[in-house]
Amino acid sequence: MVDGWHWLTPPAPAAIALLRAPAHAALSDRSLPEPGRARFAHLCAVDGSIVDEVVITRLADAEIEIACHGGPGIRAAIEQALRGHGLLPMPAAVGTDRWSQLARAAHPAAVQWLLAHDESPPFPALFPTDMLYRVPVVLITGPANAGKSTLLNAWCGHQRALVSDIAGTTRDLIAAQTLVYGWRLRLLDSAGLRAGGDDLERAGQALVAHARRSADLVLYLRPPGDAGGETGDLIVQGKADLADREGLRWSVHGVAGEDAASLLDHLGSMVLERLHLPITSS
Ligand SMILES: Nc1nc2c(ncn2[C@@H]2O[C@H](COP(=O)(O)OP(=O)(O)OP(=O)(O)O)[C@@H](O)[C@H]2O)c(=O)[nH]1
Ligand SMILES: [Mg+2]
Repeated sequence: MVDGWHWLTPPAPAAIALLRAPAHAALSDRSLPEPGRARFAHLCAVDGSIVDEVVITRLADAEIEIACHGGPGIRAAIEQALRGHGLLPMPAAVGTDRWSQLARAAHPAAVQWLLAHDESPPFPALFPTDMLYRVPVVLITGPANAGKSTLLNAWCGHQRALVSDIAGTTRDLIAAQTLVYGWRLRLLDSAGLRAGGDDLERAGQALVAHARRSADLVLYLRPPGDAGGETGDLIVQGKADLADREGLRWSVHGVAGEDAASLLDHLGSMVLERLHLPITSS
């Protein structure tokens, strides 16, 4: 009898997971099925306690396949129980690493990239492999009433965030996802920048400051008469119907949605360039 077991499904969270193991009778609270048959059973730890409700299929005299629940917590508990029975993990089945990469890919373009580079890692030097699995964040900031939430809504195509002419309407970070060149972007609308205010107002300002530190790109929306924004920000003239561009390359009239699509394209290519990600055709 082999002493090793291995997962047949990748480690990404899923409703069920499959593993192949030696036909070790003590794994289950019921006798193992005959070869070629399956049965419901409880998978048990070495002390007899139940770990999961599973389906056990007897593949051969000495080999079983177990279909268990697929969340990360239950998988970890099962691994521990198998160790308790003296069964050691064997290297993953052929291709599992590949499946795992594809299952975890956060972007359609990442799937495309992985399929086009079908040799397993190592990846090309300097390729930011973590970005295949992580969604870049773009913070939309600027003074209160600049039109930030209006811009987010224009990009979403529906009213994702409340808009009003009362300065300080947005207090929380409001997230929405979009797809640019096949890569997902997480857009974060935020409280308008202003000093003072009550505790809630200051909490909103603290959220923006924190989001600025962790964002991959900051879009600073300048309302007419404002001159803010930091080096490295994409500074955009807001309320373009009420102001000249004042030397800025990008402007937007959020209410009319004018220029919003081309601005999003530009923003996407800026993020991709900054993160060294390829621009794909999709
Ligand atoms: N004329 C004009 N008005 C705009 C434009 N964009 C937004 N507004 C108006 O400006 C007001 C404020 O818009 P919001 O999108 O709520 O502004 P905000 O930056 O999110 O404001 P806070 O959440 O308070 O920080 C609303 O009355 C909008 O209708 C624009 O491009 N032109
Ligand atoms: Mg707002």
